[in-house]
Amino acid sequence: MSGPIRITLDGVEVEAQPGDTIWQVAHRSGTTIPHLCWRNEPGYRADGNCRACMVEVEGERVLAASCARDVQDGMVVHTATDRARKSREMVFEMLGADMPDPSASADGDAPFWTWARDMGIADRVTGDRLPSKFAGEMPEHDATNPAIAVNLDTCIACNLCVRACREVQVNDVMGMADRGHHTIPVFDLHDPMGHSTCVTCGECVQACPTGALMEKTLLDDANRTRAVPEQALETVKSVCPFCGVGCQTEVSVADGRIVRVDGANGPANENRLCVKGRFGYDYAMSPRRLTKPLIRRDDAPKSAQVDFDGNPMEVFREATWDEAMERAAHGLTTVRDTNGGGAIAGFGSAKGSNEEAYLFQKLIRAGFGTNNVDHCTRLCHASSVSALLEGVGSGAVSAPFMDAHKADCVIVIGARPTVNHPVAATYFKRAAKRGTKFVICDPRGQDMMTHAEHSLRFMPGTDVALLNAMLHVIVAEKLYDQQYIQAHVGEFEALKAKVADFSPEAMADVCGIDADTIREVARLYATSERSMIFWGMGISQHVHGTDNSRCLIALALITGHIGREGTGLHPLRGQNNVQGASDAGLIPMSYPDYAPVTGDARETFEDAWGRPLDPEKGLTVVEVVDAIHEGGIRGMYVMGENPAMSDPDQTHARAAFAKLDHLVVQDIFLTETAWYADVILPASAHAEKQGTFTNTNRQVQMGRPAMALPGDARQDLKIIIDLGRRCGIDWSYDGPAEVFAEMASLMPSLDGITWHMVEREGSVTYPLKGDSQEWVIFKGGFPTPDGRGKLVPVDLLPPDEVPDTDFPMVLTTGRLLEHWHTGAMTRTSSVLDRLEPEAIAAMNLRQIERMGLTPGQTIAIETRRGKITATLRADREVADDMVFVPFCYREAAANILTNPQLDPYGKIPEFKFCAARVSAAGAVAAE
Ligand SMILES: Nc1nc2c(c(=O)[nH]1)N[C@H]1C(S)=C(S)[C@@H](COP(=O)(O)OP(=O)(O)OC[C@H]3O[C@@H](n4cnc5c(=O)[nH]c(N)nc54)[C@H](O)[C@@H]3O)O[C@H]1N2
Ligand SMILES: Nc1nc2c(c(=O)[nH]1)N[C@H]1C(S)=C(S)[C@@H](COP(=O)(O)OP(=O)(O)OC[C@H]3O[C@@H](n4cnc5c(=O)[nH]c(N)nc54)[C@H](O)[C@@H]3O)O[C@H]1N2
Ligand SMILES: [Mo]
Repeated sequence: MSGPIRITLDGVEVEAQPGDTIWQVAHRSGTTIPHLCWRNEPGYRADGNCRACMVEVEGERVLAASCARDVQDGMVVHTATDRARKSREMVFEMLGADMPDPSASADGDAPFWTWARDMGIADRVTGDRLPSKFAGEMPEHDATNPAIAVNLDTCIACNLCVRACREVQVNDVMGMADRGHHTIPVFDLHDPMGHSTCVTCGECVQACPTGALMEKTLLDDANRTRAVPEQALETVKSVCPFCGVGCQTEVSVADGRIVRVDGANGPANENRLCVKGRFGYDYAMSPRRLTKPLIRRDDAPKSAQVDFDGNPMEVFREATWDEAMERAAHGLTTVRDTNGGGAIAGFGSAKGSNEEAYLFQKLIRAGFGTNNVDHCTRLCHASSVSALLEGVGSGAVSAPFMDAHKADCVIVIGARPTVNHPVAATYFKRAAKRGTKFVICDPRGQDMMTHAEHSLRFMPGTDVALLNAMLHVIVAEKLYDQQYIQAHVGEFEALKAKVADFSPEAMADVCGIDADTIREVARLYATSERSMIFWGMGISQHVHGTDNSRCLIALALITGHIGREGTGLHPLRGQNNVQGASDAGLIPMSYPDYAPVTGDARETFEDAWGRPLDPEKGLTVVEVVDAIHEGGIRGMYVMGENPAMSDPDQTHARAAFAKLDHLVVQDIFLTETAWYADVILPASAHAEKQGTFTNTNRQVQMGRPAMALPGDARQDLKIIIDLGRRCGIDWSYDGPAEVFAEMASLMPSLDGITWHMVEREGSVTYPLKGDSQEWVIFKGGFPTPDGRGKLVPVDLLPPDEVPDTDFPMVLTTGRLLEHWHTGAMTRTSSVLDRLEPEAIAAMNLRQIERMGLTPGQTIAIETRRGKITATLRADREVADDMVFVPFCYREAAANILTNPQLDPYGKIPEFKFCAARVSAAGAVAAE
């Protein structure tokens, strides 16, 4: 039956939709029926096992579980009869009998006790009228997970945690074990939580109605009873500071400190979070935060080696804000006035807000008259963006990642979502369960492969071979969409001619995937009604990164898999605000909204900013480092980036920073980069500031302050404004709202979007068309000069440095779930650092044995640029002849090893491939 139906609820006729449950209809009508095993949040299935929500349905002999019972037209429901009420009370009483008293239980403020109080039966529930099922054999207390305590004496076996783990996050770690009264949730095969495969997303904690699974931060030292009462908490709605997914959060604060972060119902997370978002917040409260401005001592040479275990106070001294700002500004203006604005460069931040990013680039452009302003996007999706601007006229994603479930086929290539975009991965895994066919292309194995129709573990660096072969099949078998091409795509012949040479048979040996599989995958992608492509650093961080992306764009364009629901191109953006920082103009070749600095837009911005602007493109991140060595760049302002760790060929990069006449670093920690600074400005962490942040889906969201700044630290925005003034710009912004208004007035992408709208809605997707937020773009063509998508044929290009006899292995670098980039933030987070405390390098066991090594031993990894040592980890996901090193450990910095060779278009270095050798540490490496 379709269309609304009517039921009678407690004597009143109400409207309902087919498929609604009694609980939902009652809730909408203002009656919230007690519930324990049911969670009124997206993704949770009603199970009806706890019987706390029983109601009476006229004409039925037994009571019904309102959470699991669908309404029917004409149904007459009574929620408050004596019989229903008594039944519910009995359920609470029986469950309560098995639990310790609320004052002695893990969470006396848990929903279970709140309900008991609301129902007026708290005394009866805590009474000892009924015997406890655990008499004499209490389940063991488990505190092995660094963030979560397990106190199963309060478990009511409602299995909500298991549904949270298996169905909502699709992590498949938890299950229910044992029978009858003794049923309890277990991790893997009865492992202690901290020793299981649990990824500590904490979804189970958020779901648990009794506190059996609980954040340790809210418990006493023994992790047994609640120490911070719910009433003592203040909550703030904000967004997560880590990745580009942009999960909305509800941050709970007690005594000025964050003690809990829950997922809020944002469009990109629907209450879900990952380990970093939920438990990684304490970096902001670390005693290692910078709290006072620092100035380099006159007798501390810049070339002094950074000594992390050394005492920074031997190199720096504390200063007042006035002295530090004067020194910072004087150093930069002296370089400008002596050597010209082109001798200055600024690295802005994709961790800061849109307003900060906008003002930062304005300061560099208007204050110093140079376009030498860039940020970590250069090391990230720069190549994807250059291909997208060329191919479809916009670097933004064409559709949000949540749309994966609308697609019939999804290709994920060179991205590792369960590690790097874990909440986006929950959408992918759920889509796969509902029937979307996933194709995962990655030289390393990964978790998504267990959910995939095809897993292509091909040879690293051979994406063009694989993708051109797919294009070949689509062309040869005429699986392309001629109509779509005619309407929306430019010249096709050159691509056809190019891919003619790339038959799957010819490419099989190059990429290591057999011809039949390539054909099958090409057909699946092309012939599915709706197909989508997601990609990441495995595509972009190569000298042929732009070519790799061009192939993906060609796949979407010739099959017409773009501009419709369930189709599209989505480079998964990395930093929480890298989309926003790029949009705001933190890039050397363009003003806000990608207006080229070499074009007409200059006049518009000169008018708006009242300053003459540089007509030439500026230098990119790696070019800046080279220019310092050559003497062209002499002064730098670095905010919220750690290039001494994140740039390739670190030794070369650090030598450059040591050479600068003047370096100003604005950060929240004394980073490796800050060690080279003349002036260090202590800034605001995400949890201390207000501002807008744009996620990978083009959703502009509001971050709000939850804590005060530590010590004398200042707001980033305030510091940029102050520096601007001292460098001679007459700035008088009174806060982020005013900056947002100016930015929006200059950026067509933000047309119709105001600060207050973002404040009110929490999230606004651009572009706005009238009142509607365009989640899917390119519906009627592309913002290219001729309105058509452009196909760019590409050739095979090998990685810049291939293995040889001296360096026979492939070094690939990347990330771990628990750590963020250079470790600045996550290694100061107690939970995250306890989960991954030690510098590792990973190889597969076959390889390890072949080389006569043992997991757990120290190994040396060496390339033409340097050598590091780390603990060897066995990881079957790493390919043969390959070693994987994450770049978060300063004591084993991966970027000492990496190759700085650049992609010619995106100017991105080849972080994903160089030649290396591995040996037992201490052994002399073969010459
Ligand atoms: N936990 C955590 N999450 C993060 C970050 C973090 O530091 N830590 N950083 C954030 C940022 S800024 C970014 S950009 C994203 C990055 O997120 P991802 O794009 O997922 O980044 P990586 O894990 O570096 O690389 C992705 C995959 O590329 C594969 N790969 C390596 N070589 C090749 C190749 O030649 N071809 C193909 N097709 N694949 C290859 C690797 O095996 C890896 O699985 O993550 C964001 N999220
Ligand atoms: N080998 C290798 N190298 C890589 C990559 C790789 O895959 N392999 N990936 C590259 C990629 S994709 C990226 S995006 C880059 C990332 O490179 P970076 O952006 O340099 O790395 P982060 O560690 O994220 O640096 C962020 C800095 O901002 C500071 N910070 C955090 N919040 C705030 C704030 O609110 N205000 C201020 N002022 N500071 C703040 C942190 O303390 C930290 O120092 O690394 C790149 N480097
Ligand atoms: Mo990134």
